[in-house]
Amino acid sequence: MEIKKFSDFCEQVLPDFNKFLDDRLKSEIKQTTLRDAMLYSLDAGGKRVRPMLFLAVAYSSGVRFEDLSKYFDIAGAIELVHTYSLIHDDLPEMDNSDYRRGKLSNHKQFGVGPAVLAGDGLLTQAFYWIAKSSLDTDKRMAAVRILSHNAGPMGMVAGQMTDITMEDKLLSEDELTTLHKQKTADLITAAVTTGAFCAGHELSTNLVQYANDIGLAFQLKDDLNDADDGEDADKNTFPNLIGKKATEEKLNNLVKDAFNAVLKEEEFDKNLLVSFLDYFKE
Ligand code: GRG
Repeated sequence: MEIKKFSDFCEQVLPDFNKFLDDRLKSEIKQTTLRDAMLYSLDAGGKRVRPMLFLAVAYSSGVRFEDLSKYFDIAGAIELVHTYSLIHDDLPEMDNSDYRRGKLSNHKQFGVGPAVLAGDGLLTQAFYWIAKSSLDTDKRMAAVRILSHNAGPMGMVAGQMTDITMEDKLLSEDELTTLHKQKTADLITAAVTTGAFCAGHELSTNLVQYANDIGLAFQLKDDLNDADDGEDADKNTFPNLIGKKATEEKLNNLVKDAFNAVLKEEEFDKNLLVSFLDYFKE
């Protein structure tokens, strides 16, 4: 395995992957307002954590670097689903955010109707990309199954529903963990597990454990960052429920557990996934 650091991996893959996303949507979407609104959020400076994790797992499972572009449709589908979720999350009837990644949110730029449709378009296009991928049928089916299971009403959509309907209630630690697991961790878990499936690597409980741990850790880090910025004071977050220090401890424990889990993974190069854990130290 030549590339050992997650940041180096991203640096080498991202230019081609970003071009792929742009070219593909530009060639497929003919309705210009829809295309502009979809591309606006897809190109708004997201970190691409989920597709890079998917590709890193495929690479760590033995896919050659020069073959990674065959996996771009599925990596892209994961990013399309993530982008749709952010557009819809920002809507006035959801989190009501005017800004995302330092730019106007999609509905502030294009209006609520177009933003809803841009999200709808990204979500459905994701499954078109998976169906059109050149990977074997069983791999494409696994990608559809895992992504729809984790991003839909059994995962992310359920978490979002709890979030918007329980806003005024104080959640218990268990309820909050379930909410975060569904809303944030399930899509990250999907990126990791789909990467293993698509690369023909047998999925183990260790890799699932790693994925779940980093998924929850991702939300805790985001909550801690927001707490530092003085945001989310009245929301159901771990820093509000158990305090900042206990949240930091919980985050550190999740990162340690993820590290121990991935080290147990057999016939798999661990370097990239261990190196990804640096994300939580920044
Ligand atoms: C609308 C069905 C539906 C779901 C929305 C993703 C989501 C569910 C809500 C976002 C709430 C939020 C900010 C959660 C914290 C963790 C998170 C998902 C952060 C954003 O992901 P990043 O940091 O974003 O990967 P970038 O901008 O880099 O793509």
